[in-house]
Amino acid sequence: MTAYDDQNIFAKILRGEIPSFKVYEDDETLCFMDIMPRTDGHCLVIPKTPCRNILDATPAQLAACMATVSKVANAVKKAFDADGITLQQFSETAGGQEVFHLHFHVHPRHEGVQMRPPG
Ligand code: IU
Repeated sequence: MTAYDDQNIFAKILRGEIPSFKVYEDDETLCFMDIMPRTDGHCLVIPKTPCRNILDATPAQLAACMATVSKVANAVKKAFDADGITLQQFSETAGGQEVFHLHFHVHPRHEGVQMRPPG
């Protein structure tokens, strides 16, 4: 297992070294808007404690993240008048991960509307 690097961008957001547009926060998790949204309302849910990805997440971290995902999914579905939600999680480079702090992508989705390509 690769070690957690506390210089990753989401660790810096958690420490307040880099600004973010916060959507929701509690003692264990933070949700903020993705800086390069692939859907309108695309946001990210992260644990506040160090965790590289799904491969080293503890049950407590996962439970906290899923509780926040559930709240945020309902909130953004309503806010963006969406028809559904897509939840994504990428782990390690081979799995598509680019930022190495566990995060869940929450996407409001509308019938017939494709996600925008990355970048
Ligand atoms: P990943 O492939 O699941 O690791 O995606 C990382 C996401 O983090 C991606 O959607 C980026 O747009 C997003 N992001 C961000 O929100 N703020 C940043 O400063 C950076 C990346 I760098």
